[in-house]
Amino acid sequence: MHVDEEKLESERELPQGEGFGEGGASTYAIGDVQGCFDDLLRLLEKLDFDPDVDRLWFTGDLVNKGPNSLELLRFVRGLGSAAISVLGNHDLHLLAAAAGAEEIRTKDTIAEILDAPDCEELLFWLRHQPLLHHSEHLGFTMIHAGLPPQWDLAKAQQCARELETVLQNFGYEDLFRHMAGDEPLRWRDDLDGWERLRFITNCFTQLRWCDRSGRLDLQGKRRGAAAGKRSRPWFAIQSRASSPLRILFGHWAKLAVAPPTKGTAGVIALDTGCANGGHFTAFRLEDWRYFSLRCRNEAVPWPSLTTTDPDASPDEPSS
Ligand SMILES: [Mn+2]
Repeated sequence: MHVDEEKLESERELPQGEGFGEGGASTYAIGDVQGCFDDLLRLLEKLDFDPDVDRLWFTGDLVNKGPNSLELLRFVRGLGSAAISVLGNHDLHLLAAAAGAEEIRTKDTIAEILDAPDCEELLFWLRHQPLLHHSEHLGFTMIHAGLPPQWDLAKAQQCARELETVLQNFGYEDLFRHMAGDEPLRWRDDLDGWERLRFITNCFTQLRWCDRSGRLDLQGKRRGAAAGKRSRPWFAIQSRASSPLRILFGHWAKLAVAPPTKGTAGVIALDTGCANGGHFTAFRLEDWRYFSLRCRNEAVPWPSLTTTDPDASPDEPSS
């Protein structure tokens, strides 16, 4: 399978959202927000989102690149159980920077979070978010980046829990000092220690390509479309053990892959490049409808928010 990223992006047509807000409880899966807070608010307004009834699933990378990561984190945390976000590589980068294990890069827009008076509470909340969210009832599984071909749902859930346990416990900062690097490239059940955790982290937060023998190809992004000669998108590897699932994911902004026919298994790509002048995509799980909104990336002042008060609905750290 040859993937021409740029071409696919320009050809992608998302149905526009006439009939927003049709009533009844809705669950919206939303692609990478990346600090584009005002755009998210505009989208939620159009969706007629009601935090008392509706639910939001975020594909991760809530922060960085965009203009308003701090206010976005406060907002999503304040939604409490109305929102679920899986962790992405930018979210982990924020946690690693706060732990002193990674440098803040010049293009990063996360410094305001580290300087905020509520930084500790926000990062505590962030590192208690899952790597994988699965709803048997709704029939969807959400991750940020990808799954290696060897993992079925049970294995993916087990690996997610292993990494979540590290992130949520004393000494979690050590993870960030061992996270860098591509190796190991192939999953083995007997991987252990930092190698195992690095592999799990790379899959959930970095993976785009796998080579034809099922090894991670984490350099594929740098090779762009040329990666398609040697590798395939992780979801296009033959005999992928997670193929019976309906998987919602983000991370790959220039990817457009045809969504599965309503009700069938497959992958649903939701990152449509909000922070890079693209648009937001929301997917309503109940009826498989897409909604899109072109992003402006403009800042809005925090006092203009009325949707929620972070102090009024404290979050429950997920287990
Ligand atoms: Mn990402």
